[in-house]
Amino acid sequence: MACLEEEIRAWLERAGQSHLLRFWGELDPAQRDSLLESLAKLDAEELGEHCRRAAEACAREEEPRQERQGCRIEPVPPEFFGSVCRSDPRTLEQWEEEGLRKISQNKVAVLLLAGGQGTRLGVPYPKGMYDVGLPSRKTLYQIQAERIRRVEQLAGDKFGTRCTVPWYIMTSEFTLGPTEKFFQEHNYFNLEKSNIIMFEQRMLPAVAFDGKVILEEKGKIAMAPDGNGGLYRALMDNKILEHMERCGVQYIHVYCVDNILVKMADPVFIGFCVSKGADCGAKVVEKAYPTEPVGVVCSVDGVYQVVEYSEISLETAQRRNADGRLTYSAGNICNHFFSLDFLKAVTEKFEPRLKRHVAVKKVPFVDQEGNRVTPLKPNGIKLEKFVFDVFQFSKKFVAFEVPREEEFSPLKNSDSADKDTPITARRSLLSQHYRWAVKAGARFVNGNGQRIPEEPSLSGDDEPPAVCEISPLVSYFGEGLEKYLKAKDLQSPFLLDETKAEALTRA
Ligand code: UD2
Repeated sequence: MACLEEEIRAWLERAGQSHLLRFWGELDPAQRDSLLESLAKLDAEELGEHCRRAAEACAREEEPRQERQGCRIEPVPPEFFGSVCRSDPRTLEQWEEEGLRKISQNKVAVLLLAGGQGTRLGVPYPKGMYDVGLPSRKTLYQIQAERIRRVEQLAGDKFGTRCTVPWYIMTSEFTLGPTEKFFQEHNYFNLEKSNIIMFEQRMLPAVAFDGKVILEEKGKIAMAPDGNGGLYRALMDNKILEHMERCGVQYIHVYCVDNILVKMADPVFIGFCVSKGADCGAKVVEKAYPTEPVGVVCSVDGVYQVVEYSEISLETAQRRNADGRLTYSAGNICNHFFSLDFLKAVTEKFEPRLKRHVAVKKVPFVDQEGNRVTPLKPNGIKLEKFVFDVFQFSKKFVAFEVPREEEFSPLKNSDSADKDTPITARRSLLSQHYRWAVKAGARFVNGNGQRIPEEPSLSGDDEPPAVCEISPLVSYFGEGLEKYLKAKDLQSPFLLDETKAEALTRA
C-alpha cells in the first residue's frame, strides 16, 4: 500500500491535485484504503485533461448562449419525419407488423439508461424502484418487465415463434447494487435472468471552477456518473455489443427509466425505423410549451442532433410558425433506435468525439479546515456526455412523432412540483387505461352500482372519472381488450390482471 500511496502522491502532484490528500493524516486505515482505491481507478493523464476541459468549459459557459447555437438551428425536414397522428391506419399496421417480425426473429433488444442519480425526485434509491401509487402498487421496473413479456408474446403469437427481447440495463456505482438486489428479490419479474444484462457506466470527478477536483469528505472524492452518453464507453468496457451480436440482436431500443408510458421495444417505432432503412432514430412528442425540459430534435448546421433544454436560448425556444405552432417542436423523449452496426461504428470510431456538456451544480465539499459545507450557490462542474450526441454520425437519421398522452409522462420531480411528478405519472397511466377500457366497450359503475358518466375524450392531464388499471401482461397497448371488457359493468377501482382477465372470459 505504501508503494501505491507514493505513486499516487507523485501523479497527483504532477496533475496539480495534491489537495486530495490534504487530510491524509486524519484518515483511519479503512478511509485511506478507500481513498487510494478510488484514486487508483483514475488515469493521471485523463484526470488532468478532464479538469482542464471542465475549467475551460466553465469559462465558455459564461458566453451568451445565442452565439453558440442561435440561428443555425433548423427543424427536421418532413421526409425524415414520421408521425403516428399523420399516418393512415394501414401504414401504421405495416410498421407494427414489421417491428413484430423483427422481434419474433430475436433481432430486437431494449436498453435501459438507469445510471442517473434522480436528484430531482429526491429518493435514495434508483428511480425504477419507484411506486407511483397505482392500484397494483407496481414499480416502474415491474411495468417495464411486464411490457417486455407481453411484446414477446404478441410477436411470438403472430409469427408462431418463441422469442426473447433481451433487456440491457446500464447502471452506475449508485444504482447497480440496489437494482440487482431489487431484481433478485422480485425473481426478475418472471423474465429469464440470463436475458437481463446489467452493466455499469463510468464515474467522473466533480471539479471546482479552478480546475481542482472536489473533496466531498476528507477521504472521499466527489464523483458523478459520466452522463447517459457514458453509454458508449460502457458498451465497450463491458463488451455489450459482442454479447448482442452473439444473441443475434440487430436493432436496439434505448430508453430512459422514468417514462411510465414507455412502449418497450415498440414494434411501430422499430418497424418505422427499419422500413426507412434508418441506422438511428428518435421518438419525439410535440413540445407542450417553450421552456418544457425536453431537448429539441433538429438540425444544426445541417447535422441532426438534439439541442438540450439547458442549452437552447429562450428566443429560439419561443419561436413560432405562422400557424402558431412552435418552430422547434420535436421534443426528445429519450427513446432512441439504433442499429447494432451504428453502435459498433460509434464505439469504434466516434466516441472520443462526443461533446462533454457542462453541468454547473451545487456539490457538497470539505473546506480547507475540513468542515463539511453544503453550498448555497453552484460551486462545481460535472462533465456529462449525452446519449443523443451520436445522431450526428448517423448515415440515415429519422424522427418519429408520437402522441404525448399515449407515450410520454416522465417522473422527474417529487409531488411538491406541479409537473412530471408521481401524481401526474399515475394520472397519465390511469387515464390511458380508462380510455382503452371505454374503447373496448366497458362501462364503469361506482360502489353503489350507479353508472359513472363516460368521458371518452379524456386527456392525460385529466383525472379519469373511474379508476381502471390494466396489467401489461393482459394488454401491451390497449389491444385485445374487447373479449374481456365489452359491455361489462366494471366497478371502480378496477384492476385487470391475468386472473381477472381469465375470470371475465368465463363470465
Ligand atoms: C432527458 C433528455 C432530454 C429529454 C428528457 C425527457 C438527455 C441528455 N436528456 O433529460 O432531452 O428527452 O430526458 O424525459 O438524454 N442517466 C444515466 N446516466 C447518467 C445520467 C442519466 O443512465 O449519467 C439516465 C437516467 O437514469 C435516465 C436518463 O438517463 O433514465 C435521462 O436522464 P435525466 O432524467 O437526467 O435526463 P433529463 O430529464 O435531464
